[in-house]
Amino acid sequence: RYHQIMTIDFSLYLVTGRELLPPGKEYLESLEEALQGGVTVVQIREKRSDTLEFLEIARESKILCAKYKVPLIINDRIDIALAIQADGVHLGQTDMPVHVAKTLLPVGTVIGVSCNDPDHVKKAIEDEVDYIGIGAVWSTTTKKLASPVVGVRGVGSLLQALDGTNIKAVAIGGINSTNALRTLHGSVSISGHRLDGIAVVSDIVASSAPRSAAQRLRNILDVWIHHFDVQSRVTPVYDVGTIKNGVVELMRLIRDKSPLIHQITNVVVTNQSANATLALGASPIMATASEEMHDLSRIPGGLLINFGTITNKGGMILAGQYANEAQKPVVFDPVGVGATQFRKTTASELLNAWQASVIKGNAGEMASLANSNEVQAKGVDSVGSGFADPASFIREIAKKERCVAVMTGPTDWVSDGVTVVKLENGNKMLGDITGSGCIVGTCVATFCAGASLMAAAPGTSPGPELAKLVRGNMLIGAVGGVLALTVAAECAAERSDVHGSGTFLPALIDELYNLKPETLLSRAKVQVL
Ligand code: 3NM
Ligand code: MG
Repeated sequence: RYHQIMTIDFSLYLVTGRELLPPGKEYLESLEEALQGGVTVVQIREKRSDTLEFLEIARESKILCAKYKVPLIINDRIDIALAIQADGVHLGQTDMPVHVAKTLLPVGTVIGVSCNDPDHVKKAIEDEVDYIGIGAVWSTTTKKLASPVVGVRGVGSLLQALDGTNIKAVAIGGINSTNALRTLHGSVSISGHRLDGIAVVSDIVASSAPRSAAQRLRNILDVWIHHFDVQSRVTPVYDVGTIKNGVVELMRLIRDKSPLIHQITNVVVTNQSANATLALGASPIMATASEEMHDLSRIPGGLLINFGTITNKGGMILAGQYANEAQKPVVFDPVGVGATQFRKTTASELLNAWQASVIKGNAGEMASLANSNEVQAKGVDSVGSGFADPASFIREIAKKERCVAVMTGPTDWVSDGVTVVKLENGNKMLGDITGSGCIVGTCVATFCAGASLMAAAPGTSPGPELAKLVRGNMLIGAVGGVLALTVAAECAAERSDVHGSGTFLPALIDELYNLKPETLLSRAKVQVL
């Protein structure tokens, strides 16, 4: 054996699957090309072969892997691993128990196990395995799954259980070059524990060009590894002046460039959301059909997903995935998420399908997303006075969801997981019209689109932006959206031609339309905590 566990590079872990080879591609040819493309460890997985055939395949694979100095791991079969002196074995939850395998295998044999729940991880730690495969992270047709998908968001908590151990971790299941960056970024614990790599079958094996397929993944891994630690350490420090000036700069840019704000929103607020977008100087498109999501993702701007009436989940999933690919902001407004189990399940499904750049909700909605009982909801409305410590709550949920979190209410809170911004503008008349929260979402999406255009502008360094799922400063974008609407609401409520909620709404749109940077600057009540 060439490799001890400490030196194994788990970053691009290929699991074989001969039944997936495209017509005309020989197994060994495909494996060699994959190795040339940058695969760092290979697991031979033969679910349908007789022992003799498995042995032959393992022998031939070992010779190839040795040529590229890549360690070889055998799935399930201790006898085959022993016969070819493999570097390791990979054991599923119903395979040979680890403590038995250890009595059979030479000391130093790498042992990995598949884990999809916290108990599996706990057991793996007790068994002192060398690495775990966490999956399935996405749905896959390559393997019949015995348990529900873990989801990108689920990986983080399993990783956290490995804190303080030397056990490595890879994610597996449905990973490909379009979701690899999202998988790597999203699969991180609150404590900062990240993956050591990704394991794939079909994205490489089913390809007629496995070398390019592996290289594509290799490039994503390299970019991610390069930036991950830097990003986790370097958090921007904000002061009130920077934030306010940033917001005003975005306001001007939105009016100048009129970014496209693609909104999938509910029937109650569609019209007023489109009008609010126009009033800010941006361009709304309220498209919901799955078939148009790819085309729309290619146009610079931002995406709002508001699931107040969930009638087009497929479109919501696709829109977010394409927006992630295009590094466009995705603002998620989980309207009334606490109201029904269906909404809760759907929110979870959406948050697993793409990475939100901003999640915006009232206290009840945010509590429901965080599985907290501290604030209750009634339908789409929040009940009671809110969290005892809203600043800590919002910081934690932003950290957990790896995005900017916005919690609206009499006081609005915005956090990127480090900085917390407290905003105290607004007027109680906002509570008298329907969909004022939804308009906040629209304004946030509009400002975030502005932030993304600013980051993409010529002359700005694309460097660190490359590794991100979204370009631009989402914290300032989110603050901008909240401030624009709440300041406009103050101006509208003070008008002598506003007599009630009926005249308040058009006045609000007017005030957004006429909002001046000076007004925003002089009225904004911003605190940075
Ligand atoms: N194990 P693909 S998912 C071999 O969840 C395997 O433990 C999984 O194949 C697990 O990359 C899986 O083609 C198949 O989706 C992964
Ligand atoms: Mg198995």
